[in-house]
Amino acid sequence: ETWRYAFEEALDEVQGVFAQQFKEHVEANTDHEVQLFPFGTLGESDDIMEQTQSGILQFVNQSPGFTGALIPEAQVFFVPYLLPQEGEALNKFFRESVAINEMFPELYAQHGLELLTMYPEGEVVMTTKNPVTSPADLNEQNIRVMTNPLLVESYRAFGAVPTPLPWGEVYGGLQTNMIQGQENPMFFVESTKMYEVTDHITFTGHNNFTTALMANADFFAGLSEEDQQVVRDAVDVAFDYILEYQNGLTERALETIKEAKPSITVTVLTEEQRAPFMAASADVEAEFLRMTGDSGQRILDQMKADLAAASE
Ligand code: 6CS
Repeated sequence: ETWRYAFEEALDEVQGVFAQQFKEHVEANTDHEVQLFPFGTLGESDDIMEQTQSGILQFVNQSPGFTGALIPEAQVFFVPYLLPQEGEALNKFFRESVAINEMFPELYAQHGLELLTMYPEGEVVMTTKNPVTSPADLNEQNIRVMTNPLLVESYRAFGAVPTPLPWGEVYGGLQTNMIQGQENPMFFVESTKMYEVTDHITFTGHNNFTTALMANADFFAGLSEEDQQVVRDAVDVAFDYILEYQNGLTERALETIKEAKPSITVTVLTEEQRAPFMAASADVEAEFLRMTGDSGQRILDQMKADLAAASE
């Protein structure tokens, strides 16, 4: 059998490296073939999700940045300053989180999806045409965000004009000045050449980029127990690999960008400069609870407990 697996990035980007590890492990341990579809081969993130829900694809890697429009609770990953940016505690959180490993799978299952894992892709930075050290600097700036209502709320709370767009429109939107900034992890800023169309990089510390691998639930339920186990093992192998792979990735990408564009400015906000962004995050958390009610409250409480346990 051929299993079709789509993701939102190129083969040599984080989701692509993860996918290749998964494919290798499955093909080494079964007779199945895994056919990989990188970004752009089957459409945007929303398209590959639809194709997976309808069973045309068996696997999809989609970030909560897009899934949040379908599963409101998945927007919890956009409460600013909830997750640590990078590091051991963050990795431990992804490994051991009850919210991720037990609660989210039930919510995804309601949408025909078997949630296989969530993993981090790196600290999120803003890249903008104008320097940003305070919310006032974002005033009247159109900042592109993924199509996720809570991320829109975050950037509104940060003082910007949030502009939700699918990924394929971002480079052109910056080039034509329809938007004046965007956020993403550093490896992606480098690989997609965001630095060509923005001039300032700001480490605001407000998030890590979380992503998720899912299977079509009916497809997964129909697999033999052995095949299900191979899939789960392949996910574990790829998960370990991708955490290791990301060691130093942000720093290396930053060096590459500085070489390619010496005029780029890189600003790490001080505690003081962060404070107004952090203050805005309380409103975003309240908005998350308004959107998701009791179910969101349970997820948020569990996330906080999981994060506390991971940082012990
Ligand atoms: O910003 C985005 O839309 C994209 N960012 C990353 C890091 N991966 C895929 C996603 O589509």
